[in-house]
Amino acid sequence: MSCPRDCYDTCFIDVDLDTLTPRASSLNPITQGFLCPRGRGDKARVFSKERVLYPHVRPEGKNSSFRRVTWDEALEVVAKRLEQVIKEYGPGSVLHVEYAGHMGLLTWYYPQRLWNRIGAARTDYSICSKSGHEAISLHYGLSYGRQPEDIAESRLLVFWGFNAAVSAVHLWRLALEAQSKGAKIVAVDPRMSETAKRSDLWVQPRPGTDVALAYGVAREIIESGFADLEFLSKYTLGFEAFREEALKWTPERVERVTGVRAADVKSLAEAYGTLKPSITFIGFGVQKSRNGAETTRAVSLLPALVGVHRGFYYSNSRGFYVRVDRLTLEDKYKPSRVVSQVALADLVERGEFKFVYVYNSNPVLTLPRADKLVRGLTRQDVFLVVHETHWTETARLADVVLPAPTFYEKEDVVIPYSHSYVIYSRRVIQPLGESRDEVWLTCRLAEKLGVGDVCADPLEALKEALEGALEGSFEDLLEGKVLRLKYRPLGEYQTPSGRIEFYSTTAAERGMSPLPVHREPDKGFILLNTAHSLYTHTQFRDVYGEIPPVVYVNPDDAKDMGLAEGDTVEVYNENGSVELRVRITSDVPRGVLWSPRELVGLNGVPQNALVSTETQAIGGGPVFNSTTVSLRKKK
Ligand SMILES: Nc1nc2c(c(=O)[nH]1)N[C@H]1C(S)=C(S)[C@@H](COP(=O)(O)OP(=O)(O)OC[C@H]3O[C@@H](n4cnc5c(=O)[nH]c(N)nc54)[C@H](O)[C@@H]3O)O[C@H]1N2
Ligand SMILES: Nc1nc2c(c(=O)[nH]1)N[C@H]1C(S)=C(S)[C@@H](COP(=O)(O)OP(=O)(O)OC[C@H]3O[C@@H](n4cnc5c(=O)[nH]c(N)nc54)[C@H](O)[C@@H]3O)O[C@H]1N2
Ligand code: SF4
Ligand SMILES: [Mo]
Repeated sequence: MSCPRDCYDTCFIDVDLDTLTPRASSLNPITQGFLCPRGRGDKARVFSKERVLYPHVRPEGKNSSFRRVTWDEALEVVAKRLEQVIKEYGPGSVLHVEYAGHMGLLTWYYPQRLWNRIGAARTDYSICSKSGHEAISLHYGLSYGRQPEDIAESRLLVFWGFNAAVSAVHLWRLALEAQSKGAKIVAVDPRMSETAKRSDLWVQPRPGTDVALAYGVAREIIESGFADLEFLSKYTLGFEAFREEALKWTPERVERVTGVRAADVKSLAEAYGTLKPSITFIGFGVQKSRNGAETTRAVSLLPALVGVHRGFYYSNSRGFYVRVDRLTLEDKYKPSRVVSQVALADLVERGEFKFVYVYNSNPVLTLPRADKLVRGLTRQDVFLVVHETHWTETARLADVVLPAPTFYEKEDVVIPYSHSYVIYSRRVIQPLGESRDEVWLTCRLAEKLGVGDVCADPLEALKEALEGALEGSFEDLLEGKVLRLKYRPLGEYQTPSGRIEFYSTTAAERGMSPLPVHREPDKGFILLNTAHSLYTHTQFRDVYGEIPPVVYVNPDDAKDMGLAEGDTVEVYNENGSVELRVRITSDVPRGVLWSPRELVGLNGVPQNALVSTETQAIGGGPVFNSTTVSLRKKK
């Protein structure tokens, strides 16, 4: 089986058929050996008492309690309401919201055949990595980079705003193996992250100042004669313009803006210049801030300076040839509207949608301004349907809840975003309760709505999506062979000039700055919020308990505010107030706070009530890590 969770690693998993205990499969060279705590917790999550096992509706309307019904009754209710909403308000008032709860092609994409067929609205998938993808694309054409196999040969591994020790444990294991053979690991992170703790060099910029730091490092590379002029003239465009900007970033200016000492800038530049080849890992975390996309652009250009083709890793999904549009039928039917996922709470609160269908996602805890989203989804004129494996906060608000099987209970193909190995993921048990998978549900609903023509056989649909994408045949995959996905060439650049564009002509054409731009970050306490090793977003609370409702505070800041370890504080801003317990640590610098992401405060208010629905100019991404807050001790 493939682990289907949104994760850099996409492990292959063997399940003991007697005990149903999961183990790391040896069939995947990148992920063999061990599972992370979530993988190890899978059996408990599959058989959790939080599972949704039967369809539920609220027969007396919004505020009444749920009643268990048959699938046919539930589908009747859903279809009737859907038809009514389309007739009265048009298909643009029907919205489907999903993300990567299960990354399988069938689970994630197949349902969209129905929604596209009827012309419903969809979101722009901007919540996670989109801004970074678009940022890198401005300079490289597509955003794919180095593969995990390249780690072993690398002499320098830079983790820039990427806490791989927690968020990508198998990539991190490869990095540590390379380190034990002499490679140098650098972490660029405002806090002493788990990754920084094991690094040879920790560079500590203030949050949101990485563009300045990258220019400073670029200047040092150029001034020290480390730039690969031959590579630059052969494969790149606009280096002169970039150089001119970089030269303005003297060590003094960089230190003033970023807080990073000249010696560290020099060490990093020297590492780039002398330790080759290198890979610069750019985290999703670092691009989820107001300066996130700009940071991603700036950092991605550093390896090009020293002559490495695509010497970065961000996410390799765009290096594969999988045709998702054939699964979603978006090649034939277009959604009537594409709306911001990051700013969804604003639209839903205003009542722009009358029918909302959620699967593979728990938006009530994971999207910005969770409070507004709840107000919107509970409006009398909004009908919410949720297809879920577990009773999430979103499911609990729904008018209809439909039970979904987990990856133990269904078949699928999961496309990774770091390595390129795929396997046909087979079920190990029958669906629990009356849970029914996404393909079955999509087809039954489509038939009821009179658009049964979207119901392709799932294997045929998969085959079409994977045509030309595999090194090997689809039949090999079905037989259980491990195949690799074909990968685009590293030295190919899909920019207008066919080169790495330091000066992005695409950006210029769109009226954006052709070069990465530094903007001063906001003043005040910045609440960084990042992944926790026990949870995948809001999943596994049924296995490991609540996400710790804590905030880490620097000792000097704590002293100034009269805070002691274990105190309860209100962490608040103009959007809301979340009560958390204080943990004092010098792992965070002054002015920076840290909390595990997507937690719920002691007062029941989710962290995301604090996060604004502001979107980034490039790619429309979120600004989670630009959340400014104040602290007040709870009396
Ligand atoms: N504060 C803060 N918030 C953030 C972020 C942050 O950094 N800070 N990061 C954002 C990012 S990067 C992301 S990717 C999003 C993630 O946001 P979500 O996708 O909402 O994250 P999850 O909580 O993992 O929700 C996935 C849901 O899918 C369900 N699921 C799992 N398998 C299946 C299946 O087979 N079928 C169906 N129907 N459902 C299934 C799970 O039970 C779970 O409830 O969160 C964002 N939210
Ligand atoms: N255990 C676990 N692993 C996961 C997930 C999970 O939920 N749990 N989710 C997966 C998903 S969907 C995602 S998006 C990824 C996220 O994985 P990562 O990309 O590693 O993101 P974060 O966990 O947010 O950590 C990013 C790091 O960037 C640092 N950072 C924040 N702001 C700045 C800044 O301005 N400059 C610099 N230089 N650094 C900064 C933070 O301190 C943090 O250490 O993880 C994936 N893997
Ligand atoms: S969550 Fe990630 S590291 Fe954990 S088992 Fe799944 S793919 Fe592997
Ligand atoms: Mo994400």
